Amino acid sequence: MVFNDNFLKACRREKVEHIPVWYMRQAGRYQPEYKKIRESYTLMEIVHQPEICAEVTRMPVEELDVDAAILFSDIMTPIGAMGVPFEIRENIGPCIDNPIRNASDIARMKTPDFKKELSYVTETIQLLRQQLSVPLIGFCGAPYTLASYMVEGGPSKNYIHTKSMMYNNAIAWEALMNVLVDGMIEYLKLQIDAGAQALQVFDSWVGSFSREDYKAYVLPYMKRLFTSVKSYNNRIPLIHFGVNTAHLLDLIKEAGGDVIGLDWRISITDARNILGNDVAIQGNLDPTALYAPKNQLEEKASLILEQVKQSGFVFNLGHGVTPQVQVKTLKDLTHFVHDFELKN
Ligand code: 1CP
Repeated sequence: MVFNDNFLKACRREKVEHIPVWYMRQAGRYQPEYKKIRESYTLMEIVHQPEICAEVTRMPVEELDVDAAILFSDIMTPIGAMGVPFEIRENIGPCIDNPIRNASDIARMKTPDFKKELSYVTETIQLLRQQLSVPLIGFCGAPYTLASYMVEGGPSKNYIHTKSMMYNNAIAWEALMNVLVDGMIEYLKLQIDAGAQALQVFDSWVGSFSREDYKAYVLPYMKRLFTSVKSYNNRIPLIHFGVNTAHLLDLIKEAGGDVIGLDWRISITDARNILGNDVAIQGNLDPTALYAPKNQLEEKASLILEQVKQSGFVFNLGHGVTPQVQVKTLKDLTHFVHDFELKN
């Protein structure tokens, strides 16, 4: 089994044989095999069973020829162990019946012994490392994105409860963000110890912040998260991803990450101008482009690839794969990117 390390090389801005590709939410409802497994198990039941979880993680790698696997899990997985019960509801997402709204709710949260409580995560990662011939990406939710589910009680449009706490109760906000940072540091370390070869931090909903508010309410916590994981292990590439973050990119870079994940609202050239040359970039095809005719889809992918002028690029979507996408569309796209001639 020849190990394909193009993804790790791109994260480290080293020369690659081809531009590596993976897709956010590459394991999911667009796959008939995944839907079949979901008839028998809930998402969290899959996550708790290492053999099945490893199989679901491997499925897209085998089916799409992508250059990395991402552990099948959800950003909420560690939150239950931190004392906040949640449920992933069909067609909605993570829901919390007793949302976190004040200091006493936060005081009940803890940083548990993740190694004990999440032994199934360790086992799944160890299994996958024996099975995979591409790198395995571990991940966690960023403190703000996690807080948004925990305070709102579920997915939200404008995060009113979360931002009310943030603006009105500085002590509670600091306590909540800090307990989440502590928890995510331990959770990422657990994934490193188990064998994860790169880690992505999903700050999916941070794009709702102004620059001023990001600096005041998010940046210090993200800095602590990235600095701490880097000092634990400086060889594991860290990917920092958010949606709708074009106006925040310099601050996101300042927060940390070897690779910055972009959505499709900014061009690679503009992002490079903001970010400079000392980080890698991941992105950034509009996920709805997968519904365009093949020639248009390839044009859109080419437009991205033509802007890649140096090492340090990972091809991905700007956000997750949506359920109606055809498997063949993604597989053909992977091959299209792999065959694209490198400029360097
Ligand atoms: O039951 C199902 O199959 C429902 C869909 C689903 C899936 C496939 C959910 C519910 N979570 C997942 C798995 C998942 N979640 C992965 C799998 C690995 C892969 O990419 O293949 C990952 C990385 C996540 C991470 C995640 N969960 C994020 C960050 C990424 C992103 O999309 O921005 C977020 C925001 C969540 C919350 C979540 N979980 C599920 C849903 C539907 C949502 C979004 C809800 C919302 O709109 O707020």
